[in-house]
Amino acid sequence: MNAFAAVDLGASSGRVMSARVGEGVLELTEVRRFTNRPVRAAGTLYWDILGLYGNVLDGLKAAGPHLTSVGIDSWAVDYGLLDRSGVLLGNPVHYRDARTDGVMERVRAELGDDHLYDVAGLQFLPFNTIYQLLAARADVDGAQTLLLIPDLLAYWLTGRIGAELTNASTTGLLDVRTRTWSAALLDRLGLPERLFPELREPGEVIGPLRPDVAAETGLPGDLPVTAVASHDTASAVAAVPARDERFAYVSCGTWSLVGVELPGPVLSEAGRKANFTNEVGVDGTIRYLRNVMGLWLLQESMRAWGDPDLPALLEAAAEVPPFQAVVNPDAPEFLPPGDMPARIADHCRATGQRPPATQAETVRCIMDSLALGHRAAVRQAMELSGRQVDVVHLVGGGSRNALLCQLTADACGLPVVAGPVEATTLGNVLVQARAFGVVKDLAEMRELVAATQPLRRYEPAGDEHAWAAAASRVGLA
Ligand code: LFR
Repeated sequence: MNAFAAVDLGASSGRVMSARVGEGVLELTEVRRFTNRPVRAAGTLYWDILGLYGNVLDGLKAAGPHLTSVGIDSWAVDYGLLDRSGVLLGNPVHYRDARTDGVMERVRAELGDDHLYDVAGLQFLPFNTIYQLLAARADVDGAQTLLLIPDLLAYWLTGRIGAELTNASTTGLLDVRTRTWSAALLDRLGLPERLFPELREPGEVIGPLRPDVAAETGLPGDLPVTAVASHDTASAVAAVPARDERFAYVSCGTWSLVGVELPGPVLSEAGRKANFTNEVGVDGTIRYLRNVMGLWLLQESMRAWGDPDLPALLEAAAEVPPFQAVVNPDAPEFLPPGDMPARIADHCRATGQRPPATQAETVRCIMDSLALGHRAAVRQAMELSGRQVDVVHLVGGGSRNALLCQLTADACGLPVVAGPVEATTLGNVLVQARAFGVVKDLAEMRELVAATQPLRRYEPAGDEHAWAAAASRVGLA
């Protein structure tokens, strides 16, 4: 039986898992879990990249020594810059940092939405790599190489430089038709081509461990690091236990990524105006989706409240009557870190609603609002792509949240199949397993997930009129 190690870094926690994969077998063991705590220093919000890497090394040491390969995925868009000798220049900045304020608006006005979208097919999010780079142009001038977070960790493990394709597609600088860096766009923006390394496909072996890494971790020096779908959402969607193509997905964690899987990009004006994105997945698939603010709204509220007992709070929220107050979860004021309950209350007041009065009411407001966000994105994904959908697969940490799963089924008027919780890690592992001949293709990967992982089905039981009315209250109809 083959054993694979998966490093999966999310916005609030990271983990190293080991997995046994074989005929009818897909078993994950958590080797190490650690918090990912952003740090603000001199006004800038950073990722603690060396702390994360230290945890990755400790996790790999604990996962070894009998591994076939190692794969790394993380959140998208963020990067480190290297100098000519390969040394990291400065600490990677968090995508929620304010340095990009106003940059996207400027670039859109200068280059035009239609041009940007026609090349990259990417939704307009203020933190896309393209806008971060323009906000940090001075750093760029002194840099030789840009590595997205998983590529940076892979570089530290192996010494090999490259850019994995699925994550590269979130930068805003990849041509989504040719799947190469857009020389035209780089030229227009005055960004040097030298920064952007050669692209690698998920499933390509990156290289063996550096000798010093092997020595430090006690792992064999010939252990390969394999490129997976290194954008966490690409990995999660690869592990959706769908039986055919008639599905939508909600990859639900800090973000809810909501859409359908297509054989190629949709670059229509209607899709651009609805801010739908075309992100690259495994085997040339496209994730046609929109970012919904996701459980960030809950996570930031919990932080503001000093982390009370979540299961008890969700139980209380389930007892609160629906739609007392709802917000548009994607309102830009919810994006940065800070007092979330206060911002939700302000949003309610500004839209003529009584703000939630208790923690349970705030949580209910968040759950109803997220379900409304899921509903709008599922419906638009179907309309804009023409894809018929029979079921919504809700994967990731949010699949544990029974209230959110039921509300999503009710809001969408479709059954929700919830799970697996660890979809991202499973997708990471399965792309490695395929690279080493253990599974055949995407369909077989998904069959193995469906056959081995606990899933729970929620039937829709909502009142469509009530959902439609709530949706129009927040402009999500
Ligand atoms: C999810 C995710 C989203 C991306 C956001 C920022 O973890 O990767 O797909 O839009 O984080 O990178």
